[in-house]
Amino acid sequence: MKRVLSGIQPSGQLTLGNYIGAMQNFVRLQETHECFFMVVDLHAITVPQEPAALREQSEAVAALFIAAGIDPAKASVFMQSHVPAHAELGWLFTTLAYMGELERMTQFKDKSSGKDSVGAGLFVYPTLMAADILLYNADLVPVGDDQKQHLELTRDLGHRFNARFGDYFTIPEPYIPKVGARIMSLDDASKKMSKSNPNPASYIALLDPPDVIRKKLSRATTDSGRDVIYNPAEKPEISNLMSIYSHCSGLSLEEIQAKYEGQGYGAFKKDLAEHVVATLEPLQQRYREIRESGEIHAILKQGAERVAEVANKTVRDVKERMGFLPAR
Ligand code: AQP
Repeated sequence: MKRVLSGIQPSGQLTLGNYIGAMQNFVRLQETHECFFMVVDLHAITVPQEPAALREQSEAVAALFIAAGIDPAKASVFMQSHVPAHAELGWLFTTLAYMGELERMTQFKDKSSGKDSVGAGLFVYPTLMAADILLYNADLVPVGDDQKQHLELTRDLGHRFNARFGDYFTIPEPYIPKVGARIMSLDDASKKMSKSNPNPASYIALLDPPDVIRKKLSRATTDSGRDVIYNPAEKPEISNLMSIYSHCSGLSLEEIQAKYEGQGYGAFKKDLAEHVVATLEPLQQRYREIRESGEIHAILKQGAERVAEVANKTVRDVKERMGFLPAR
């Protein structure tokens, strides 16, 4: 069975972008693959996090995995920091990566631009991500379009290690959904919808109450004109709302276009809000039940124990190949 690995940062409230671009695929893949899904808290601290908020968001993301339909009997769900092998291999990989290739990462450029001081962790973020993936010799990595460049670097580091120390790592392939790989911001379709955007009106959080969802979508930016037409180059704002509509309703983009012909944006946005609310309501209900039961802690413990066996073996093998003196 092929292995799948992916993670989500507890760096804010999960958004509809994370759900469509990542979690929905996780749920599908667990049926056919051996899956490892983690909350990447070590990645989250590459930008400053308030400790109490980090703790709360970490538990919330783990509970949302389960609420979205990830079944801990089929997939391993765990916190990255509960498996120290991630940090250890991450360090080893910083010694394999070149400054120049890390400097080219667009996520680093975006997140560091305009900042006076930028943490070194943000710079080496991709080497930790490479460690996350290669630790489990994952074949497939389901990610949104935004993570494609990091995955390319993971592949390069895997090849580099294999060339220098002998064939060891499986070189992973990205698994990127065709539609929904990049859900854009509600206030500006040139930027991706992001949980760390300081403006909450720019995203739909998975835990937003129905009325908040309705309000955010009714105020979402639209293009000039009034036709509901899918054309990302000329009508980026409405095209983005149409992909969200398509995901939440199951209708194709052509069907949506035909349905709203001659009706303008108002009717479209109103129905869109109802489809998003109907998609998120059952997930929110399950989320509340999981948080109240406290069961998430046992799920995370079991997940970490299961994956640590694989991860620790990889670190042992890698250190041996790199020439570390084993402890006796
Ligand atoms: N807007 C998006 N559309 C489609 N997929 C998306 N993903 C994120 N945003 C979108 C996918 O969600 C997964 C988890 O992402 P992450 O938490 O590791 O970090 P990210 O990609 O940087 O996502 P955010 O929400 O923008 O987080 P912040 O704001 O903290 O940086 C990934 O598979 C990602 O592709």
